[in-house]
Amino acid sequence: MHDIYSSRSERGSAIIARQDPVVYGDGQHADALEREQLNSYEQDGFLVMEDIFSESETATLLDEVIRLSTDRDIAGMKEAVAEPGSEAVRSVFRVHELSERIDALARDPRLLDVARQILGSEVYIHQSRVNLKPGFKGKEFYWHSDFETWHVEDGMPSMRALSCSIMLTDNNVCNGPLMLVPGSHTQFISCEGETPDEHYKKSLKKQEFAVSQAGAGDAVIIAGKGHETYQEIKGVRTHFDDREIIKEFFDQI
Ligand SMILES: O=C(O)CCC(=O)C(=O)O
Repeated sequence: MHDIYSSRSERGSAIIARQDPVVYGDGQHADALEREQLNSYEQDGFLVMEDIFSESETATLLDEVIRLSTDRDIAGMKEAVAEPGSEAVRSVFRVHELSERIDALARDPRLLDVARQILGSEVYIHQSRVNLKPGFKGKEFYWHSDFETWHVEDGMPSMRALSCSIMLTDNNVCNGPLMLVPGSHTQFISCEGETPDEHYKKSLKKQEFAVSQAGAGDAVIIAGKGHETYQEIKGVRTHFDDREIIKEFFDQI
């Protein structure tokens, strides 16, 4: 079968126009969002919904995330991914099945009806996770497209999916804020190279494919923070050096 979204295949890298709708069924399946919000989602590929949860709901969810990430039984499960070179939990997968509180969250109409409306049908969960992202210490999530990974590694056939991220603490420059490229949902980036066996076990800890693919004579351009060996936030300097991070990577391979 011809796969329009083939990637990590013999095709090599390419930019391919999205072949699927962004909003399905003209947004008629539910009425959680106004027409303006649907239009903005269609245009940018994301939507920020502020103050969906009260302070006390957010605090309860944060407590639950802390419980999940410090539970020794969970830390020993394959669902828990540790930070590279450490035992600190970076992510926990399948959290809607590991936690009743998160299961209830996934069924909360304030979120569920948004997904139903955008996707134009009833919905199911493909993947759930908590990402801890501790300031300065946690490894970043490099630029990536979730759909490219889900398509190639999990077999998701088309772009009839969405991601919903709930911030439990303020997102700022210190804790790796999630950054999105408006409009990038209209194109599919088909990537070079084959997927190594059990790639997800490493890539979920740290995405380092570009650097590890580099050969003699290649240059890898790193959009780093600059030449200083610190990061300054509100007058407080914390040690951080791009060169050390890259050296650490080469020392490991
Ligand atoms: O939170 C982030 O920075 C990225 C999260 C993400 O893309 C993921 O969990 O797949």
